Amino acid sequence: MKNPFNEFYHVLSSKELLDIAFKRGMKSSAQVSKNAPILIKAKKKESKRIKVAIEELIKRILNIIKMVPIIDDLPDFYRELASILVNIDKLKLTLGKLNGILPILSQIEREYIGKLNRIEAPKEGDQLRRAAFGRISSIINKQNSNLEYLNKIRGRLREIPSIDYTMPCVVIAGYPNVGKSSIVKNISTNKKIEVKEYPFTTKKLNMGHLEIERRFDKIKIQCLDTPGILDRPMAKRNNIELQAILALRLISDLIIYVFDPTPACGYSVDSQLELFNEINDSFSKEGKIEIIKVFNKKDLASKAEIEYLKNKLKLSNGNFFLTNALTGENLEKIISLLKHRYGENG
Ligand SMILES: Nc1nc2c(ncn2[C@@H]2O[C@H](COP(=O)(O)OP(=O)(O)OP(=O)(O)O)[C@@H](O)[C@H]2O)c(=O)[nH]1
Ligand SMILES: [Mg+2]
Repeated sequence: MKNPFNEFYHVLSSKELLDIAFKRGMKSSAQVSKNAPILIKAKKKESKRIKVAIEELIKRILNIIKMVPIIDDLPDFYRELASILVNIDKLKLTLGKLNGILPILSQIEREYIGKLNRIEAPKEGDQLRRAAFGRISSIINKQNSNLEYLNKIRGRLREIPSIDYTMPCVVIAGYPNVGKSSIVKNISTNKKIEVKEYPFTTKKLNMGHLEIERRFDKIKIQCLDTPGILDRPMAKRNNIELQAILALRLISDLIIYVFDPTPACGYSVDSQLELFNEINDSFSKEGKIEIIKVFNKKDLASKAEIEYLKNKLKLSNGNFFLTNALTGENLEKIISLLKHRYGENG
């Protein structure tokens, strides 16, 4: 599934729209017999110019309206992020205003074609066409701020990363330097990690894929490494950032929380525990998201360090993974959990 905003293309300014429409209008040629009187030729020529220009504008404005996704109909994750990024009521109003000028344009067309039918000298035809283009320009120019607004929100909406919500998505969380990226790299079948933007955060998302063969098909588990997102206490986030982060709950039902039981990552185990509790509270509130615990840097961690963490989390031996992301030791256990969860028997 593609990002619903992929087909929200650049929106032209009113000037660009008018240039295109008038150019097409002026290039058009009316079907009129060579022997027809000049007056008839003038009527037909100018009527055609107005008609073509207006048709072009209506077509282009309808296309703009059609390519803007209907936010209310989007899947949860996109809808939630889009409504943080964009004022949905303002968007609806803007589209309504654009839509509102379509009958006015048609009305101008009828009006001027009627007038052209009644002219008595060829030069009146040219004057009327100029007058019609003037009216059209003023109507379209009044929409320029609406067109600019659409372009502005287009930029924002396209920051939403395309995440295939038909496939499972596992989110990797934990303090910086604990080994999140190393784990994602190691468990991904596809070694090419995709980098995506995430709105309101400065860093990028890294997405790995773990392919799982099932009896009749293959599925890809998306592994989302979230530097800068789930690696800091939530209290330090502003409200909007927080909402954007919490939107991740809508695409994932499993979080892998990575601990570094040693001081190597530069953050104390207690702060790592605090963040774990915060994520646990805010993400598994509705009980739909499971968090699995990984103690990484097995090679560096002492027995006492592991015990300390285990006790703090009240874990027994089977309830966490002790891994070395550099050698891949025990990562196969995580892969097998994922296979079991999302594969044939999952
Ligand atoms: N000794 C040892 N080093 C590890 C292990 N896992 C990761 N490292 C090292 O720890 C450092 C941080 O690893 P990353 O995978 O970049 O950690 P990260 O959590 O993605 O860090 P950020 O992207 O900054 O949040 C790197 O130098 C890794 O080589 C491990 O199991 N053992
Ligand atoms: Mg990383």
